[in-house]
Amino acid sequence: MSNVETTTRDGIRARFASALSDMYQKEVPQYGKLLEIVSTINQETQDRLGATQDIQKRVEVERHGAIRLGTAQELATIRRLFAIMGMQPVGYYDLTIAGLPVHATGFRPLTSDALQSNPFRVFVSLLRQEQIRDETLRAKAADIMSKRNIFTPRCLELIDEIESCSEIPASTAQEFIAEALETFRWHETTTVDLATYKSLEAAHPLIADIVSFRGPHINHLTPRVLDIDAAQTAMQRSGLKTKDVIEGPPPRKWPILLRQTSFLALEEQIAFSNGREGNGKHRARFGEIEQRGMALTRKGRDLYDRLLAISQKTVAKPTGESSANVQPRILAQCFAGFPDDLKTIREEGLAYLKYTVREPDHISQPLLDVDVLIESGVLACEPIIYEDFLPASAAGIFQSNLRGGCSAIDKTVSDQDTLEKALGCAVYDEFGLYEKVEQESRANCLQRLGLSSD
Ligand code: OOG
Ligand code: NI
Repeated sequence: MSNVETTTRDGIRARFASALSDMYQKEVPQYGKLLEIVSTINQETQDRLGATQDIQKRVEVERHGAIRLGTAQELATIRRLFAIMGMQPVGYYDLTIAGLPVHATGFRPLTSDALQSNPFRVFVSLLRQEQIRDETLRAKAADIMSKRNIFTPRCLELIDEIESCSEIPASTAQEFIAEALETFRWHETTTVDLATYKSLEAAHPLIADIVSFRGPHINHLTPRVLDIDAAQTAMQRSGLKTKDVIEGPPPRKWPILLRQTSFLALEEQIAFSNGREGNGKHRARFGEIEQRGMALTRKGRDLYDRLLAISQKTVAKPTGESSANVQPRILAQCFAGFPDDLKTIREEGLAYLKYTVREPDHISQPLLDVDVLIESGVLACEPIIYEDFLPASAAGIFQSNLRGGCSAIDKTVSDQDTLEKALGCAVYDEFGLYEKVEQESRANCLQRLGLSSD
């Protein structure tokens, strides 16, 4: 084995993300246009703010995507597929609260090093089949999905093979990437006939999208942008039809969590019954951009959720003005309650921060108090970037891309257990991951200063 060229999970992820981006660019040319806009804005913003090389390198390739799966079996295999690329399920997102018959997790790398190497993530939703109210239709949907295999036979073999490797040969990895890509490809034909498609769509458009096709086409890829307000304007100027408002918090000096906007899903030609019944139309695929800010602690997140809920209630009151005008103003007013300077954010414990040693020599006496070390300039801190998703924003993105009115679904209790059983493992708690990065950075600093933290 010694002469065989091998590769790493980080390397496979980077190459897979790049191959997927190339494929999606060919499938949806507007996505290519979006990449150009984002790249220009990022360049301008970096020039203006003087971004570090680390940020430049990361942002250039940073993307997330999304797929929607139908069965527990599909989710269990997708977990194994993503594990090969060093991606693990983080967080639980219940979307039934927003009237959508799915729940979800985000697959992503876990450590700072892996994220810096390539931060590719995928939002994976799973259909909650019990949300198909009509029993006959529910049984039919289950039957249709039990007959499909969203992975190529060779992909399944390669997953088995790579799982048992201590080192992954580069040639095996290359073949795996090509086979895995097939699961994410768009199909212009459905496996179901028009009548079935219509009944699934009547139950919920998302159900038709999940059940009708041979595979869970990637429905968007999202590049990260450093100034989303500038990018939204540039998108509109270039003729892309965007959502009215940007999801998430308002613009801030110290950005928090995630702000997202998208261009609306395309109406695409499809043919039913494996191509025998032509002239259908389907909406699933769109383009999205996002700006990432700092990861909030539970305390910070509670404050965020509270302020967002107040702003949503206020926006919902009719004023006669369009939401594109009202929403940003109300959002900004409500979020005046969220401190926007790093000192207060740190003192109130609202966000996770990474500590570094700035002036080791400034230390005059052994002080263990990080606050004092920050005040005296010995330590510096910077925000830890939020690497996950937001359920309310995800719901907004889903809804803006679904055609027509949807029949109501049950606002059931969230069901993390069922999702985890389907996955075959627990999802990682995102707060725990950020906390670990913060604590390690503090411990490193204290050690460098010769101050033990215990
Ligand atoms: C996923 C929508 C959620 C995000 O960025 O929050 C999402 C979907 O439409 O399948 O991608
Ligand atoms: Ni997205």
